[in-house]
Amino acid sequence: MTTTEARTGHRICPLCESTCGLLVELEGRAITRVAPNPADLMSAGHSCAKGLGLGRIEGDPDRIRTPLLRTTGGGFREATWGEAFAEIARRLPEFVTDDPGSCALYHGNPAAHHLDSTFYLGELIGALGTRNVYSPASVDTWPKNLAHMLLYGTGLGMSLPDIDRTDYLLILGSNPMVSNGSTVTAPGMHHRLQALRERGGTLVVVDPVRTRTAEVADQHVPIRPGTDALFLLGVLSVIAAEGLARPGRVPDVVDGLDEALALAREYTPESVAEACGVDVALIRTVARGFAGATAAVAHSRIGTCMQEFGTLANWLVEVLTIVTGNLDRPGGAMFSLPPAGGQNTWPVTKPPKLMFDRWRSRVRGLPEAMGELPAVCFAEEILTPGPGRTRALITLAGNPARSLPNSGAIEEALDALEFMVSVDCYLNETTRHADVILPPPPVTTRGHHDVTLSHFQIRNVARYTPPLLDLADGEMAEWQILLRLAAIAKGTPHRPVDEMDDEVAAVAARRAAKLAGCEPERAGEATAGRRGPQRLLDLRLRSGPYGDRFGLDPGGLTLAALEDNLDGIDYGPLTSRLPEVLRTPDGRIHLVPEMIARDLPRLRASMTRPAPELVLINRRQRRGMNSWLHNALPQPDGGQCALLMSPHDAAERGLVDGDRVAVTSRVTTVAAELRIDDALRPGVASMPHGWGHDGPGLRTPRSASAPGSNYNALVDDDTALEALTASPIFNGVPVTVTRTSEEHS
Ligand SMILES: Nc1nc2c(c(=O)[nH]1)N[C@H]1C(S)=C(S)[C@@H](COP(=O)(O)OP(=O)(O)OC[C@H]3O[C@@H](n4cnc5c(=O)[nH]c(N)nc54)[C@H](O)[C@@H]3O)O[C@H]1N2
Ligand SMILES: Nc1nc2c(c(=O)[nH]1)N[C@H]1C(S)=C(S)[C@@H](COP(=O)(O)OP(=O)(O)OC[C@H]3O[C@@H](n4cnc5c(=O)[nH]c(N)nc54)[C@H](O)[C@@H]3O)O[C@H]1N2
Ligand code: SF4
Ligand SMILES: [Mo]
Repeated sequence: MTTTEARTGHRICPLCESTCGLLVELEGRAITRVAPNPADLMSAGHSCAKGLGLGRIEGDPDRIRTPLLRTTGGGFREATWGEAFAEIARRLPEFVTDDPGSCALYHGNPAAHHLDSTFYLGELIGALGTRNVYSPASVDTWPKNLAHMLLYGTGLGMSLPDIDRTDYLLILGSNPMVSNGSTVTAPGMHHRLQALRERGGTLVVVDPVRTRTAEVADQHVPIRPGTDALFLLGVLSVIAAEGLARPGRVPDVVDGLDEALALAREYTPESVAEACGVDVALIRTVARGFAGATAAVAHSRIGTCMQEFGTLANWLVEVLTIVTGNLDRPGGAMFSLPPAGGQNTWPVTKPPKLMFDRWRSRVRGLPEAMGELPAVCFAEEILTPGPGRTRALITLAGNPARSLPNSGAIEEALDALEFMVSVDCYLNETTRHADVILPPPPVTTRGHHDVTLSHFQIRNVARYTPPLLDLADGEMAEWQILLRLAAIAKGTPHRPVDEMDDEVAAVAARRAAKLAGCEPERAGEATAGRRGPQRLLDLRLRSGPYGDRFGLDPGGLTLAALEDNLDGIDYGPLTSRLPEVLRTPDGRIHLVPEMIARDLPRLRASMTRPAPELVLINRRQRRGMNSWLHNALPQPDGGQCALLMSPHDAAERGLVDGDRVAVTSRVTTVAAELRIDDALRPGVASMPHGWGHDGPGLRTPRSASAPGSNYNALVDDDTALEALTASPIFNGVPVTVTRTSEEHS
């Protein structure tokens, strides 16, 4: 495959949940041009500045391309892979054998878009035997995962907004015009929202800020942060009082409908309006519009998760969908049928157990979810002495030093580790604390199918784009890195990776054969020509809902079929899946789970509480991806990182546009530049996250030259948490803002 001629290949963009199909032009090993693929069956020619910047992201001269080893002087030196693994083999085993919790693992956002980690991370976690596993899921999705888990039985098999067929879309706490959406894979959101309005549908956006998405909506509900649950109860109370419920449209699998409506009744619009900062009339309009639409759906995302009542808010979104009869029907909330299978396609073999609170963290006793601990435990598990303390860490594709709350404590903790390995392409705020850094190979050497995100696709399409290049000398695939680390953790550092891979594949083949209803040998032989993630993917696809069952269903889906159809294979719009999709213990939906009902008094008590004068919320930026694109794709305007505030709040504080200000929370003070913006509702200020590229030892000169302000230094990891999942409250941080200098531009 290695060639020096220019050529074009297909590549699914790995950067965000839209998973756009791209056409990548290569000259030698360099990406020279990226264009959207108009023929892609999912994205139909959509892309964005980040995907089109893939060449600059991959070609960034500041990327790490060789393993780095910490020197005694505190810097790093380049090393061979052999040296790097020898150092890991010398130091890591101590933390695996003496106490299973003493080596933690953090895997970040890009790992969720990566076949290698999808299939092999579990091997490393198993080998480490650790329960101290962390990821951004516990800061961005758990409240939604938990709500869906309680109602439908799995954390990943969520209900999705059928955007292309709905008549009424209520978006809460998401700005897909900038983020391109999350827990919904619907590339080209701009066109989809436009199409909704052109067919006479209604778009309502609930957000404290008049975002770009709110700007294209019919109605903007400028809510006070953290009050979505009250707002939704207000909407439901109108539906209850005015007899607008239509649960008869949902199959008879729901218990507790009357109970849900009864408990909403007391939250009249009049009683919640002040706390929400939303007009009574607007609450009624939304209730009547939603309930009266032929097909309506609500989509809630991180604005509703990173807040005090996240699980309640996300539960109420589903309640609203269900009582208005919009679950599992076109234009409502539907379930996808992911090509590689998943939690809600696999048969239930034993009584399903809730993947929540099966164990708790050592220091604060906070609950596990889906096999991981809340990330707010990360620093304290390292810094708090005692048996079981975390003393070593592996990070994979993550920057916890900028993405988790209380960055000061995180960096202190990273500093206190006895050993740290990072698999990452930058020497950044996190990896500067590592002892060994192992670089991933170029994205062009990876195949791509989004196993996880296809749970969120609003159309059943299967796609795969193969590697465009072989690994070059000095490059190692991430699945091989993960298996080498696992071998070291198991005390067999020299075990050949291919032998381990065969073992992983044999287990996967047995599982796939069971799903496909054939002998394991048949599955093994059918996929024997492949290795690594491709073999595991083939096993999953062929035993998945469209699979060829290893030849038993000729014409069914195989990896080879996708290789022959690089624009994808279309399986049509989402179809009804109730009741088969449910994985709850009795196969029914219990609309008022006990865990949720127990949290309602906390919400009720918040209604009479005085609101803080000013709270900080987060915004995303078009060219950013959390913390890690700032070096490769510098923002066109340094002011993008500014603290935004409404004219009213600025005037009250005697502040003017361009002022340098001090933003102070319970945790610390951060300096920022003020911009006045009437898109913000009074009482709310906004900053982007992922900035603060400062301190010693970074090898990201372009982002370090415009470091920006670190939002997460301000965020509390201790007293202010979402009560059920211990998610941090990124949105709604009480702050004070004062001028630090008289000069302003
Ligand atoms: N360009 C870009 N795209 C990205 C990313 C990026 O960093 N940059 N990150 C990716 C990732 S990892 C994710 S998870 C997704 C997230 O995608 P989205 O969920 O769309 O996230 P945001 O764009 O941050 O939108 C959240 C919105 O919630 C609002 N909000 C804040 N507090 C509240 C509240 O209490 N209630 C309500 N109703 N709204 C509130 C904010 O004002 C903001 O407009 O984006 C992904 N896409
Ligand atoms: N205040 C506040 N904080 C937030 C958020 C917010 O809205 N507000 N959003 C949260 C959300 S939604 C998320 S998902 C998290 C993100 O949290 P993280 O995932 O911890 O942070 P990222 O900035 O996405 O860091 C990605 C890392 O992966 C590396 N990387 C990129 N590509 C590869 C690859 O192919 N292989 C490997 N091995 N490494 C790679 C990058 O260099 C970078 O170090 O941040 C969260 N933090
Ligand atoms: S919208 Fe997301 S998937 Fe599409 S090109 Fe941009 S970053 Fe890539
Ligand atoms: Mo995220």
